[in-house]
Amino acid sequence: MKQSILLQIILSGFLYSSLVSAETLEYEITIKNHLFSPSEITIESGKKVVLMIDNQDATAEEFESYPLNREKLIRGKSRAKVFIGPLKPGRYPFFGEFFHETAQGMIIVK
Ligand SMILES: [Cu+2]
Repeated sequence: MKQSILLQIILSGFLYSSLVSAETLEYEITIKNHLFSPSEITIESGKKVVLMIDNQDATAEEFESYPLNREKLIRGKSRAKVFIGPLKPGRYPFFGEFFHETAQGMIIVK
């Protein structure tokens, strides 16, 4: 009896951790020459997503999006995570605040 309860706890722990990792999808965005690449990312509605932003420029950039309500400083030659979602279908523009004339992007939620 005690053993089966312990087994259930262990199994539910495994299930939980695999669900968490399966639920948060990761997308990599590179910043180079003040451009986002890819500049468009399509994600599924209702899903949690982490944007792993790799700034390869020597200068800092700030990921900014009004519709996503996100603002994140990424230092030069470093990486930062931006968590978004779950989101409704639509288009969510973002930009780099320090070089916004070139650094433009779009999250498309389907
Ligand atoms: Cu800002």
